[in-house]
Amino acid sequence: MRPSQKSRAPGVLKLAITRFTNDSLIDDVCEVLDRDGCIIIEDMISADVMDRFIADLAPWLERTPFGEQGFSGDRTRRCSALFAKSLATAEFVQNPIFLGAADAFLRPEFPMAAGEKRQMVKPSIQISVTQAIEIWPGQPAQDLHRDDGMYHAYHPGPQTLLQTLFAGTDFTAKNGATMAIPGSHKWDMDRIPTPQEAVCAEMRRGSGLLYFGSLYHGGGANMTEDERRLAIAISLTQGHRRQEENQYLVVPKETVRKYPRQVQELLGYQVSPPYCGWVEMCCPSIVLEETDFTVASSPSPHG
Ligand SMILES: O=C(O)CCC(=O)C(=O)O
Ligand SMILES: [Fe+2]
Repeated sequence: MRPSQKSRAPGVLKLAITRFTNDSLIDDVCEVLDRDGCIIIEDMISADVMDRFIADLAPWLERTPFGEQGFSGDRTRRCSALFAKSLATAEFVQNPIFLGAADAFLRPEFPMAAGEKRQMVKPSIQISVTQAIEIWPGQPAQDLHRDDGMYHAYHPGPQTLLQTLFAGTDFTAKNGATMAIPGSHKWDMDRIPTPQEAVCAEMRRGSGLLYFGSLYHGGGANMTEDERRLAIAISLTQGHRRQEENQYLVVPKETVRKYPRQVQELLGYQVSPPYCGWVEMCCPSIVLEETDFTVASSPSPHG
C-alpha cells in the first residue's frame, strides 16, 4: 500500500488515490476506502484473462454505436450485458478485494421484526451493472456525478453501490482516464463538484479503480489523436435493490448455468435475507436446476 499524498493544485487541496494490490489486506483496503471513497488496485486482472475477455468482447464492441451527446458521450461506445458475452467476466467480479469490500460496506445488519422477536439479517450482494466503456479521441470529459443517484441515495449516508472500473487499456491523463474526487463520498447533497478538485485515475491495463457510488467521478476527456480508452465497469449492490441492468433478462439461463454457483448468486439467483427474490417461495436458483422450469409446471411445495 502506498499512503495517500496531498498535493497542491492552485488553490485546491487534492488527495491522491491510494494504491493497493490483490495481495493487500482487506482491512487496510477498507480503511482507506472508507476515508477516501476510492482506491486503485494494481494488476487486478491478469493479462491472460483480459486478453480472453477482450477477444470475446471485440465482435460486440465493433457493432456498438456511439452514444448521444452529453452524459453517454457521442465519441463513446458502451457495450453492456457482459456476462452474456464473455465467460471471462466471472473473473472480474470474483476478485477477492472487490467482493471483500462489498461484504464490508454493503451488508449492514437490519433488525427484522415479527411479534416480539428481532432477527438480525444482512442483504445479499448482487450485480447491478456491467458495461465496457470505450472513449474515443475527441470525447470531452463527462460531468462529475454520483452513480448512486439511481438509488435515490442521500448523502452523507450509508453506501448502496460499489463499482470497479477495470482498465482494459492503460488509463492516462491524455486518453480519458476516469477523474475522481477522493473524499467526495462524504459531501452533502448541496456541494457541487468542480473539475479542478478531481484527480486522474492513471493506471496500467489490468488495474482497477474501486469506488463507492457516492463518490463524484466521471470519464476524462480523450485528447489523443488515435488512442481509445477502454474501461470494464462492474457494479455491486444490495440484494433488495433493483439491478440497474436487468441481469435476468440480458443473460440467458443457459449461459447463467455455465457460471460457478457464486457468480449465479451474484447475478441474482439467490434470496436476499430475509426473503427478497423468491420463486414459488423457493430459492430462485430452482429455475436453473430444473431445465424446463415454468411456474405452471412446478406446483408450489407449499400447496
Ligand atoms: O468511463 C469512465 O471513466 C466513467 C464513466 C462513468 O462514470 C459513467 O458512465 O457513469
Ligand atoms: Fe459514473
